[in-house]
Amino acid sequence: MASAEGQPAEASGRKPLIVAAIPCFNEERFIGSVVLRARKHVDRVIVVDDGSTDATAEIAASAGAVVVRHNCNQGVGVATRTAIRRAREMGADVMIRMDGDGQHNADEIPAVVAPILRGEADVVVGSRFLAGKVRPPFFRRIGQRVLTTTTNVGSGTRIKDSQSGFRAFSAKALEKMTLTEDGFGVESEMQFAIARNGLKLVEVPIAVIYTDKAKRNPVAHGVSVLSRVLVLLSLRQPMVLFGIPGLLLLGGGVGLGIWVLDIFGRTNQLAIGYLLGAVLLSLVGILALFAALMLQSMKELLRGQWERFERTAENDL
Ligand SMILES: Nc1nc2c(ncn2[C@@H]2O[C@H](COP(=O)(O)OP(=O)(O)OP(=O)(O)O)[C@@H](O)[C@H]2O)c(=O)[nH]1
Ligand SMILES: [Mg+2]
Repeated sequence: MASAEGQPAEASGRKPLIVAAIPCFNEERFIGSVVLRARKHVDRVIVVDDGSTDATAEIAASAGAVVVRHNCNQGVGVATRTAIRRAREMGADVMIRMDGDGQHNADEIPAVVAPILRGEADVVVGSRFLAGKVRPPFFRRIGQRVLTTTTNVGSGTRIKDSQSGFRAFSAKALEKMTLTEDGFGVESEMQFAIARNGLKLVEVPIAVIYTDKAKRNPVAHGVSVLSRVLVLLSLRQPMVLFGIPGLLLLGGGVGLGIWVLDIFGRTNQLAIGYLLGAVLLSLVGILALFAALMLQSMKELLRGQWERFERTAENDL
């Protein structure tokens, strides 16, 4: 087993075990061909069927996948953790995670796993925005840009496509990366986990096929992922999310207050509107600074216990 031996397969001269993991929810239309195509490039395929009400599990199994079933729908993040656990049990040297709806091209698997096999990366993200291979619909591009910028700033890692589901992980990444997000926030959370564990992250260009209409409302979906990224950011980087805006608001409030005093000194008139503005800005600034300090203290308290906390959440599945 790669992680148990602690030595990459390539270095020890054995053939690396490459496993594809496909989280699925009601993908009976596509899952059969996705599994068959993936099998051409990997040793094993794991399909995590997340409480589908259609024939996804049966079709995946007859196409040759190892199927792990959740008895109810728990979310793509939970399914990703199930896949990681199963891949670890199999002793995977590389796990490549891809979508079950045929949007990812299985023939690109070798290109996505290559940096890991060469020992150049622990995590490889297949990016839709490198080399201009794909142009998602306009509104989705805007939403993806917002999510990627927020995730990059929050996590301190820089990639072009924070929401891609086509990504590969080394045995070391599978071992170290502990994830707690249940839904689609898990893609962003990985960037936080990568930074925290000092894992090497590489992006390679991929193509994604957009034929069907978006399954979810892109605005509602974007807002829900963004809110999860902001929660992650507030717990991991409270000073960035609350401290800096708090200081700016307080500075603005104090500046405005000084200006009001200056007007009063010169004209003996109290500029009530500006004074209210100054008080409001200062109050919001103080509240934000207070939130930053509280969260920072919580972060300090949790330091060291964080891994244990995440592992507990993971084991609670
Ligand atoms: N385990 C699990 N997988 C899900 C869930 N929802 C979607 N998926 C899977 O996650 C992958 C990506 O989901 P999609 O709904 O295709 O997301 P998307 O590609 O961003 O959106 P579209 O462009 O509309 O296809 C697919 O393999 C889905 O089957 C879920 O609730 N649980
Ligand atoms: Mg899709």
